[in-house]
Amino acid sequence: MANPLYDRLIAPLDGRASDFLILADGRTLSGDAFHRLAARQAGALVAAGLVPGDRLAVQVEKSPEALALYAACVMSGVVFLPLNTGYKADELEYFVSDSQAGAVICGPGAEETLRAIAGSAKVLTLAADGSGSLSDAAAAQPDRFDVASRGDDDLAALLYTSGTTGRSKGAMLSQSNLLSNALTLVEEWRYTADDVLLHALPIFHTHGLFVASNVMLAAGGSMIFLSKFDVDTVLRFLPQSTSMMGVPTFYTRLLDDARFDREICKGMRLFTSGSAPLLAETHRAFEARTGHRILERYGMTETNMNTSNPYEGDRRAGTVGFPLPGVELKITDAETGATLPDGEAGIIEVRGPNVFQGYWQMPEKTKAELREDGFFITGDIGVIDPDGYVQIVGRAKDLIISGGYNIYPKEVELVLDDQPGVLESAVIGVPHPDFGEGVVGVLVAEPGATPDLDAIRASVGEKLAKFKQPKVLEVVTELPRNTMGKVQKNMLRDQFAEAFKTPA
Ligand code: MLC
Ligand code: AMP
Repeated sequence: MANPLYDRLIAPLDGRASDFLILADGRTLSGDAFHRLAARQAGALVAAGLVPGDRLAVQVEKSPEALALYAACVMSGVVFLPLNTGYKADELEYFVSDSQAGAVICGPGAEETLRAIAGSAKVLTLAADGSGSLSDAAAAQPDRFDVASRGDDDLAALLYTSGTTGRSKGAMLSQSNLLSNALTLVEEWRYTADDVLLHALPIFHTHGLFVASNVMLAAGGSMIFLSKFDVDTVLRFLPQSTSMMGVPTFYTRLLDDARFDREICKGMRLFTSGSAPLLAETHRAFEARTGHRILERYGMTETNMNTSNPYEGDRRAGTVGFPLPGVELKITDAETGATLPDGEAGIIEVRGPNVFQGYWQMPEKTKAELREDGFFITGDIGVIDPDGYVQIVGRAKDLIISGGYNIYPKEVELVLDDQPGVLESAVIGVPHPDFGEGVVGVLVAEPGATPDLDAIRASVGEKLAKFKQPKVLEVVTELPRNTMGKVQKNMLRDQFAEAFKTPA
């Protein structure tokens, strides 16, 4: 029975005696132990009533058991739906109900909240230390599992990505979307079974889950699997690693530490960066300090990776390199959709085996962003230089990227607009020394009212994940608008450009 993702990524772990995961406390998990763990979890998912195609919503701390759940979903044909651990009850309710998840796995602290939200979906728990009702159920299962048969186009994962209207959309990713990209990246970035990846990214997004974990599974390498990015721990494990993947904040934080030098990077062969723009000055400072040129690549939830700087050849600062093999990329006019000549800035569109199947139960949105001929309209503005390198020069979508996390201003504005004393709001991103961009909320008071900013912060804190919350709130008398009545966010970005001159 075929199951391409299982066959290529997970099956090779079966019987593998060497380490697959190395943890910060020194514990290790062999490939075989991981495979058995995932098999038992897969048994527990089936025992919980899940069948192939059902969605499993997962909001848990990073751990080997959490990664094994992804493998368990692949084995059982269940669609993996990972959720940011920062999401609050209101946010979770939407994801669970929109996806009609058959079951939810959450941390023990969130069990009560999720039971209230989950409706008929089963709720099981998984703590950071691997304990919980999921593991209890898995312990009763055999460590072999009869792997479900899946085809190339069957869904493997549903990843929610925020939308410009404030409503998140579930990107449907098939087996072959994920597998094709993983195999391409292994090749392009020269990963082998000898590689040890320093894995400090969260595993609920494309970067940490598919780019990092799928690539290492496909290469047969191992991962130093850290629960989160922390400079001290990363410095401790760098000498044992051959590669690291990060968001730009990882690299600026490392550069801020004098212990990060050429010597500590001696065994490294590759640092990659993505999810947010890497400043050319960071690229240069990194090379000067370590002798390594960071390899920047460009991707997104809907498409996995689209472009990459070359492994061999010139990795150019300020560019995201060339389209990956099998990926077509063109620059188009935002109004007409016509392809623009190289050198002109326009919307980046991509087509290839990596491009998703559409948005979950949103045919209209799918139609608006995914052309019938297969090109996906990314909403990023790019230009192709004379040597073929792609540069991202802006975004047509109103989006803030903070420390690699996406924030759609509309979603935050909807919450701010609801606050007592607030007439309207505009949410913008301005330069932040640590996160690249930081969120600023600009408020206009109702006539005669004085909004209570502390009360607003507290209320927003209950409704939105921390990373989406404005780090600064400003009150203005009115929002700048153009003649069409549209808020001119550029003017606000200029006005509040210095909001984070010192780290907030
Ligand atoms: C944490 N905070 C953030 C934040 N992360 N605020 C804004 N933006 C972020 N990204 C909050 C914290 O809650 C805290 O609030 C304060 O900011 C400082 O916290 P910290 O201790 O410094 O946070 P830390 O845990 O170190 O997290 C920072 C980080 C993390 C950069 C390590 O955000 C991270 O791992 N980012 C990676 C995101 C990622 O994987 N993106 C991939 C998306 S996939 P307070 O007030 O309590 O102090 C994708 C496709 C592609 O985009 O191409 O890859
Ligand atoms: P997400 O929806 O979280 O997957 O984020 C995808 C978005 O991140 C893209 O549409 C880009 O705007 C941005 N992005 C990813 N990689 C890069 C990069 N290397 N440089 C600039 N922006 C990037």
